[in-house]
Formats: sequence, structure tokens, C-alpha cells
Amino acid sequence: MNDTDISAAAALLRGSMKTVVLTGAGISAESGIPTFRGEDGLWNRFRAEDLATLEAFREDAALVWGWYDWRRGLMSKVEANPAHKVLALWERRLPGLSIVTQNIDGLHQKAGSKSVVELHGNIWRVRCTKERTVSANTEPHLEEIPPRCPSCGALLRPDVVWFGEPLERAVLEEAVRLSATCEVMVVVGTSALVHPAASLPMAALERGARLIEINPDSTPLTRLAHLSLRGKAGAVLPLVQDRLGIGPGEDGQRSRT
Ligand code: BJW
Repeated sequence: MNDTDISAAAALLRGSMKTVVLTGAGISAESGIPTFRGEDGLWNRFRAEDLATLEAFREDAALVWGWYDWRRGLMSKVEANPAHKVLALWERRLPGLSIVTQNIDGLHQKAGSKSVVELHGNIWRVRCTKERTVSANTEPHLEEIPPRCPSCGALLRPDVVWFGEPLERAVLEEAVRLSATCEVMVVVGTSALVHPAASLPMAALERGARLIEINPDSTPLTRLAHLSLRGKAGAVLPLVQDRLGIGPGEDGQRSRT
């Protein structure tokens, strides 16, 4: 990544009326949340089949909930990092910017982002396996594992999308709509291996969008990207932000300079 690439990314963003930022686990890595793949990834220590499928939950709900409870404890202690914060600022000051995230940690919202489509759900919500009702549960640790629905007594599950499960229809439709109509898509911190999320950049490219990738490693998207900014999100996004020249406004909001 060189200075010219940072300037080119800033120019693309400045000229875009509709931007989608697709994020993955890498954007939260610098907050202290482990990614899934790669050397220190969760799937190197745990088997996805045992913990992130409906079959695993039916087999041993306490085991699956134990793993999610451990992750809730971890996620309750972390803060949004500079990458999340830059995106929250851009949403306020650049026209038509939306975030589509695969993350379940809620850190984009914690940074102040409002327009966030959560493809894989949110760890701070639970869903009744019988009534399908969804409710917020933000306790770092659950009182009872596995937890039960206070209304009907059935098992509660994390309101997340496991392997082999369809994404919520309205959520996926919104993500596809945004991707297929954006002028610029910025893909941050995803291995781009899990579908349908990994298909969204293709939908953007097919409609002529410019693709910027921010990742320390290459991915299947790298060769398709118009700009590949190799580095950590918490370092690269603030550099692009500096080049964009969006300064602090009078009321704590920000304005373009
Ligand atoms: C940094 C960084 C820093 C590090 N800064 N970057 C064959 C082909 C196509 C599809 C399939 C297939 N076989 C099976 C499927 C379907 C499957 C799938 O895609 N599998 C592939 C793995 C092959 N998909 C599904 O099952 C999905 N559902 C579905 O397709 O339904 C169809 C259906 C229709 C009708 C009826 C029934 C079904 C659902 C997928 C759900 C994924 N769930 C998880 C868990 C969510 C809950 C939880 O968190 O517990 O979602 S798995 C996990 O992977 C999690 C993530 O959101 C997702 C993506 O991972 P992500 O974010 O890309 O993280 P990593 O770790 O992979 O990458 C991190 C990146 O960051 C790396 O590139 C680093 O370099 C980088 N990085 N530090 C910037 N500081």
C-alpha cells in the first residue's frame, strides 16, 4: 500500500453518492475479538461443526451456549476501535453510506453507526426456538446455561446465523439491494469465503461499482479489487480519513473541509 493508493481511495469515496462498507471479523480484531480463520482464528481452536450449526445446538445446547457465553464475556469488555469510529464518522458526513457487516459483536453501533445491516445476527439477542420471538439480552454472562424462554420454557438460542442456515430474508434482500446500487464498495477485514456475504462484492462489481479492499492479507477478492490497501483496518482507515479531509464540526458533528 502506498500513498497514491490512499489518495485514490479517498478520491473514490469523495466522488461516491452511494457507498457500501462490507465488514468482517478483521475489523474487530484490533478491539481484541479473535477472527475465525487464519493462525489465531477461532476455527483453529474450535470445530465449527460442533459450535456453529443447528445440529450441534440440537446435540448439545449447553456446549454451544457455553461457547457463546465465553464470547459474550469477551465481547462485553471490548471497545470500538479507530476503524469502527472512522466508518461512523463517514456515515454522518458522506452521502449514502451504509455498513453491511458479518459481525455479531455490535461494535459498529457502539462506535455510533446507525445504518448497519447485520447479515449474521447479533450476539446480544436471543431467540425462542419454539415461539421464534427475539429479545435483547445484554448480560455479559447468562444466569442459566442453556437459557430458557421466560414465556414458554423452550430453549433459547443465540440470534445468529449458523452454517447451513439461511440468512433472514429481509436482511439479505437489503444487503443485495444496497450492494447492487452502490457506486463504491469498501470491503474490510473479511476472508470473503463465506456465502452469501462473499457474493455481495460480485453484485456490486456487476453493476459497475468500484471495489476497495482493506486487509493485511490477500483474499479471493484481491484480484478483482480496483484498489487493494494491504494493512490493518485500524491503521488504513484513519489514513484514508486524513486524506479525505473531513474535519470536526462545531457541534461535535463533523463537516467536510
Ligand atoms: C484483518 C485484520 C485487521 C485480520 N484489519 N483485516 C460451498 C460454496 C458456497 C457456499 C457454501 C458451500 N458449502 C457451504 C456453503 C454455505 C456456507 C458457506 O459459505 N460456507 C463456506 C465456508 C464454504 N454458508 C452458509 O451456510 C450460510 N447460509 C447459507 O448459505 O444458507 C443457504 C440456505 C438457504 C436456504 C435454506 C438453508 C440454507 C450461513 C453462513 C453463516 C456463517 N456463520 C458464522 C458464525 C456466525 C455466528 C458467530 O459469530 O458465532 O459467521 S461463520 C463465521 O464466518 C462468521 C463470520 O461472520 C463468517 C465470515 O468470516 P469473516 O468475517 O470473513 O472472518 P475470517 O476470520 O474468515 O476473516 C478475517 C479476515 O480479516 C482475514 O482475511 C484477515 O486477513 C483479516 N484481518 N486482522 C483488517 N486488523
